[in-house]
Amino acid sequence: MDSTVATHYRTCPLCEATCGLEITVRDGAVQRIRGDRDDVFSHGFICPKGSTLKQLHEDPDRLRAPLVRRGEGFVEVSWDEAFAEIERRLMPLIAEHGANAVGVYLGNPNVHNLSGVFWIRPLLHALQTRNIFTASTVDQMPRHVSSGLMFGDPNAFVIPDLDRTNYLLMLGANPYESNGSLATAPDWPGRLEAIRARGGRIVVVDPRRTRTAEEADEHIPIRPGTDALLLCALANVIADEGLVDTGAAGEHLNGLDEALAVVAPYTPEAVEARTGVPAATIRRIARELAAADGAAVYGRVGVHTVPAGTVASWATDVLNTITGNLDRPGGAMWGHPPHARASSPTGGGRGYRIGRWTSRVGGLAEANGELPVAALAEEIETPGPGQIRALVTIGGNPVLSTPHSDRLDAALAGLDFMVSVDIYVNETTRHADVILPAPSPLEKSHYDAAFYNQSVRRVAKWSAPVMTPSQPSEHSVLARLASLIRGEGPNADPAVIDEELLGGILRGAVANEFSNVHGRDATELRSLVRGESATDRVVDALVRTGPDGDGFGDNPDGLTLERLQAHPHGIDLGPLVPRLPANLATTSGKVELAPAEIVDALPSVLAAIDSPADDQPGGESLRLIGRRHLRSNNSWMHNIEVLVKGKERCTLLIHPDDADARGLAGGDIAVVESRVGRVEAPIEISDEVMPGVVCLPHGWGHAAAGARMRVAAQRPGTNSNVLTDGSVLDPISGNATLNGIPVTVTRAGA
Ligand SMILES: Nc1nc2c(c(=O)[nH]1)N[C@H]1C(S)=C(S)[C@@H](COP(=O)(O)OP(=O)(O)OC[C@H]3O[C@@H](n4cnc5c(=O)[nH]c(N)nc54)[C@H](O)[C@@H]3O)O[C@H]1N2
Ligand SMILES: Nc1nc2c(c(=O)[nH]1)N[C@H]1C(S)=C(S)[C@@H](COP(=O)(O)OP(=O)(O)OC[C@H]3O[C@@H](n4cnc5c(=O)[nH]c(N)nc54)[C@H](O)[C@@H]3O)O[C@H]1N2
Ligand code: SF4
Ligand SMILES: [Mo]
Repeated sequence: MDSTVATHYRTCPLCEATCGLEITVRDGAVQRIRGDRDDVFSHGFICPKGSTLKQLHEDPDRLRAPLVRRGEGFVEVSWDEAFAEIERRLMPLIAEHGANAVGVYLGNPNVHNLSGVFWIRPLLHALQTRNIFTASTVDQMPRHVSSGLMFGDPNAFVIPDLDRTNYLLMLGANPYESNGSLATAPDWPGRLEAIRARGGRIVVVDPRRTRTAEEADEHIPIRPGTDALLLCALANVIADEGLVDTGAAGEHLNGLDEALAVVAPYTPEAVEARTGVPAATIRRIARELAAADGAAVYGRVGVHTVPAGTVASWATDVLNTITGNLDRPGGAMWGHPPHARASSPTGGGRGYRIGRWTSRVGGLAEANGELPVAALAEEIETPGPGQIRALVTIGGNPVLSTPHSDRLDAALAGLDFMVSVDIYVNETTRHADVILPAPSPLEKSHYDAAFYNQSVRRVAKWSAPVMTPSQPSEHSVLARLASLIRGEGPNADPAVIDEELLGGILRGAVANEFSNVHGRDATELRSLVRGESATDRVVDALVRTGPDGDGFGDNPDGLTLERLQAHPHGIDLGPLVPRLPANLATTSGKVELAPAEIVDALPSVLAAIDSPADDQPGGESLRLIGRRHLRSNNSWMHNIEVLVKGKERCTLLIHPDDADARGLAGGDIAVVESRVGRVEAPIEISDEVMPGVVCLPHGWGHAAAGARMRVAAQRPGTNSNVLTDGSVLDPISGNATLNGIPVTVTRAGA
């Protein structure tokens, strides 16, 4: 029998690292997935998850047809029936109760695929609701807010120039397991090892001695939630010892003196007890940072998902600035994606604002056009005008991933209508009335529209679908949903929205006086756009009008979709280059080092950080933190046998001293209680965690009735977010507190 074998190259969409995969397909089935050695960015690096796209594609529990709730269970229906059901149930709710009666929750995978990045916008535009919630407020909202206020653009994240830096101060990040975040780099471990190999130094600040900490030159344990104090004290020492040097960025700064004045009270001695970091260590690290030839300060989930998250994110970039490392090779730089919108070479823009509206029940401020997801449950539960009665979830599992999640679980059960776009019936989507399945990642083309923005090298790569889609594309599903909401009925042609989206991109480019197509005719450009699918045409339009683009003829050697297609291993566009001031979108055209929204709130935010003396002996004296494991991906890769097999991973890590004090032994079942909830988990005694700290991973808890993930259900683990307290937020960004939760731990049955 003849057999056909084809090799495909594509980017792994599972995490932010964007590794290149080499996928062999034999007779229509994936035979093997390994790292693509010729990928210009990852050079063959891959983690255990990348090769499981085959198992994900073949998972019998992955949904292939729409489901509609009938009585107690779901039945498979046609696409037409599914959309007819949405029309029948959702439209009367909107007509009667208004736009805000529909809530939206958008999860993490949306930023990992083109449908999510571009096609959710028309849906939100159609819905007109203010009740928009996303995984950003259980993650990086502090970074958006500080970047927005300092640089004018909430996505203008400063990233460590990993491949050239000689000193990396890393707080609350564990890239050996996570493969990095808000700093896209395949093979973070290799790049970290290279820093040390060239004589550089890595210092990791973390309450737990993680793999990343083990591999660093120095590990500094810190009391959870206190990094903002440490960072302010570091800035204070640099100012106090006359070490401030803003380098080439100096001429683009506003508010330097004010920023330094704000940190003045936070001396190393003043923060020592609360952070648990000796004053002498703080002084030494500050001097090392100031002296290093190219240093970067980088914080991630551990420092952002705490009440002082925005202050910490701000202080990170203040430190990068006052050590002369902002926008400097080897320091902390900005990405520049190949699809970036052209901006004025002299900088300046419309600025960034937060708090333009507030949530109905809690009065919580908007940021980035969304509300804190910690408030979703109360918005569903609380009657009155504007109450959320219907929910749309897209690629999210808030029942496992957001705080006080059993409250949200109960709230979802009380909705009048819920529609989910997802690939599984899981803890969240089991509450839906209609589930619209998205195809498998192997059935989509790919271009990393989100992550090239924060990539440590300038790279462009497009990948074709590996398998012929057996169900409608996710963007067509989102477009059809948007048309339905717009009142065009359940059977509108999704291509209308596709064309509107593309037309909007082209019209925006020709109207932009700095663009390479300024003044051209958008209709003419439309006739020149290439691409088989609507997502590909969007990529073509964006890269051609981007900084490296061909400008539709202007620069014949420039980027186009066709050129990307001719380079299946990607195109390397080189290392990061200094961007100031063109990338600044503040109204002043300067870096705002002392935005009022942050510096005015800073004293009270930092005063709210407790000290060990506040802990009651034998009371809620332990602090819960989370962890990630290499073979896991938030809440949703637990249905892949090869990833979850082996030793139980959802364990409570506790220091031997704390275990002794409570009479706990390894393997015992612990009862962990917080202000809002109680869970049980097996105990793992480990001096990896500092005394006073316990650690439980998130994303587990797969025992819910009605979910359809058979492998996950065999190793359910426990949901750590039953313990996290939705009422304690970062007051500036609205981000949830997921680390440093006060808990008590006892032995089950004791
Ligand atoms: N305690 C604690 N909680 C945390 C964290 C923590 O560190 N500690 N981390 C937080 C962080 S950083 C994040 S990002 C959030 C994540 O929170 P969520 O985004 O809510 O959760 P995920 O587990 O990423 O859920 C992804 C969902 O998308 C579905 N899915 C997968 N691929 C696709 C696709 O291609 N299309 C569609 N439509 N659906 C798809 C999956 O089936 C799953 O239901 O969790 C947060 N929660
Ligand atoms: N394997 C795997 N990879 C992933 C994911 C996954 O679930 N699994 N999720 C992806 C997502 S959505 C994201 S956002 C990224 C996250 O990427 P990272 O931020 O690197 O993720 P974590 O491993 O959660 O690292 C957070 C670290 O903060 C520490 N920490 C907790 N509290 C504090 C504190 O108060 N101060 C300090 N200094 N440290 C603290 C924890 O001990 C932990 O080591 O990972 C992505 N990659
Ligand atoms: S590190 Fe991330 S992008 Fe790379 S193979 Fe693993 S999951 Fe995929
Ligand atoms: Mo995340």
